[in-house]
Amino acid sequence: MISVQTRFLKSKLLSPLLLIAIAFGAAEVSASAVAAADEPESQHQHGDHPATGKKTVSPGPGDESRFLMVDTEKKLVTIPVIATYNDVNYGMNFNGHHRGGAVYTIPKGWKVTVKFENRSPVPHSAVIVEQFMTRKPQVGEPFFDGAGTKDYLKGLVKKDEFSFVADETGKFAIACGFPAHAASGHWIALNIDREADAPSLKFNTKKP
Ligand SMILES: [Cu+2]
Repeated sequence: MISVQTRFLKSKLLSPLLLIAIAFGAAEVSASAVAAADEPESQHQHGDHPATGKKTVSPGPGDESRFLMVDTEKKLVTIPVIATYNDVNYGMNFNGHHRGGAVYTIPKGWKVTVKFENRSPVPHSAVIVEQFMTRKPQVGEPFFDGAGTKDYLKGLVKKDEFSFVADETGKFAIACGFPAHAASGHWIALNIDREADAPSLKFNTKKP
């Protein structure tokens, strides 16, 4: 009985690691093509590995309006979510932040549109889940209907967007759905708050 259970556990843990290894292997091949499309060759610097992003400084206080667009009349927020914004956390970041280092607060009942972009050849995705799910190897289904990028487990789409109505309060995360990435810190926080007057974004609320 015990040995069967152990084997089951091993196979559960092994597969995400294997997938990551495969992903990094594939990244080597397509990296140069993506980098070329991104910017002129002359701007390339030695050591800028496109798989983990560039040494761009992560956004901080003062940059909020670039990462949270608010339409108060329509009660609509638009959130650009860029995977591998820079090389922070081996590229497993959204907008240069990871492990809840950026915190969005959305009033209950507002509509949220996430505009996802993956700047790395490594697979990434975005899915809205309850925050505790980020500790698991698989983050599971989107908490709100349709609140995830296409094939979020595979993370192969480079650009996608989705919308949902924030009709339940709680502590959520914009998490990467690629196996084991969220557990490695590839998530930022999204709180849905009954008391909040307006949407807000705070950076660097936690130490990395
Ligand atoms: Cu990821």
